[in-house]
Amino acid sequence: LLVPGADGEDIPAPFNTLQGQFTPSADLNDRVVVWRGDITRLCIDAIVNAANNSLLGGGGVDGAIHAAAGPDLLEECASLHGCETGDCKITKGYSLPAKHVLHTVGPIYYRSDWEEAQAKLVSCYERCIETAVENSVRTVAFCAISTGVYGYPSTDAAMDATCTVRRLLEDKRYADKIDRVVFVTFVQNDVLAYNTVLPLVFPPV
Ligand code: AR6
Repeated sequence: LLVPGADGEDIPAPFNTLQGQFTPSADLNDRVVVWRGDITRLCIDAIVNAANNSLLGGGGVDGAIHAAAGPDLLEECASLHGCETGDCKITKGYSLPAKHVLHTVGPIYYRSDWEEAQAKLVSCYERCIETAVENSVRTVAFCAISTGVYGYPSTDAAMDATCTVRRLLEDKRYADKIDRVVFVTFVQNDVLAYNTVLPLVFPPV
């Protein structure tokens, strides 16, 4: 895989805006990883579901998670009375290898009010980490929230996701309470976006 920025290659826009912004930290680098595959296969404290406001299931990663977790997940979700965009609700993982599911609802992306969408996407990551810490969840795998059906550009989403997670891992409220964040990529767009963005936001020491 060719990673832009390696071997002196130019880092393309919009990623180049991140160059030189972040101080290298071995501790932070040890706690983040990009992994490509099906999030439902991860044996971890919690996986993040990109759900909708009803929390009653859907397509994409939401459909895959409900299919793998079994009907008990839907039953618990139905008792939660939905979820606001940018918020998060936690359930058990049932038949999943993951112990919990953090259900969050990303924004539907419209080019006209992208700043509002960005604020909501950042809020998804914040509320997931906050909810994880409240529930003693120490390892979290995020899917690329909103980048499928909800249409958020994967480059911008990867930048928002990694910058927000870095800020949260440095925040004293969460710093010692999260051991690992996995950014799960699935489609090629996200693989390229995360492989480009991660070494910029978490530069090698
Ligand atoms: N593992 C990891 N990532 C996956 C998987 C998987 N098994 N399947 C898809 N992805 P999407 P959204 C990636 O559309 O854009 C649902 O119907 C996918 O490639 O699942 O937030 C909900 O009910 C993409 O990068 O979620 C909502 O109605 C990312 O997961 C709506 O879709 C998110 O794509 C939410 O849309």
